[in-house]
Amino acid sequence: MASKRGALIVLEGVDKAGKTTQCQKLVQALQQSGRPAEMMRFPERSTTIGKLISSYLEKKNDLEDHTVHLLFSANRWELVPLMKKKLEQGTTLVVDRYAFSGAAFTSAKPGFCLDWCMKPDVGLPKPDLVMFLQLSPAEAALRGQFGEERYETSVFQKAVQQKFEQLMKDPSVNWQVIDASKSVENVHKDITTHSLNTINTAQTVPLGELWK
Ligand code: ADP
Ligand code: FDM
Repeated sequence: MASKRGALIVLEGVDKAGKTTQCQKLVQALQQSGRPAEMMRFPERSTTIGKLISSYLEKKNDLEDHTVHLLFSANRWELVPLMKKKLEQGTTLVVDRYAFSGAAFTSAKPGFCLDWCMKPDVGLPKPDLVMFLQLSPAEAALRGQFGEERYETSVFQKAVQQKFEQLMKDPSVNWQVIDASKSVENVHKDITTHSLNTINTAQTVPLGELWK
């Protein structure tokens, strides 16, 4: 009998919603309970494409908007063989941002439509669960100042939030909205409950293709 596959679990949300904190805690909790799990993040800044993206985000270079959008997508595609291998081996992947950030951030720029922005990511491994960490701009502001990177302004983040809301209307994706204003521990509990259910059900269904 083929071994059971791992689940593909994605955390999305605006800046400072707690994605990185919660990805780390979830991976740790899964590993401690004997379930193989690893964290991934997008952009993955260590690859050649990732380094270009990173220097763009750090405002060290400028890239044309369509071009950088396609680079973000290429950065996901280049990791697909590794993701599939790990999932097939039974490792659950907990991913900090994915194609939803890709579509939401670029389509928040003038002159881009959501449909065009989704296209390059059609057919990526489909997450078994996407948790959207919901946090109001006022609550996010209480978590500190924005950093120096590109996109880190409250006006742009509000536009991104609206694009995420459009993406969440798509019933082909298993979205769960998580109240990210709760304490770190309580958000973790909610996320763990959804994740354990997903890990169980993912074992019996093949990995899907996103937006197909
Ligand atoms: P993101 O990855 O979504 O940008 P982080 O996990 O980096 O968010 O968290 C942003 C900041 O908010 C960090 O300083 C972190 O310690 C803090 N933080 C994360 N979760 C919570 C929470 N539930 N309540 C209060 N502060 C939080
Ligand atoms: N971002 C992230 C995009 O614009 N497109 C994408 O496809 C992805 C994955 O890059 F501002 C943006 C979102 C955020 C930045 O920041 C990455 P973090 O702090 O590394 O998540």
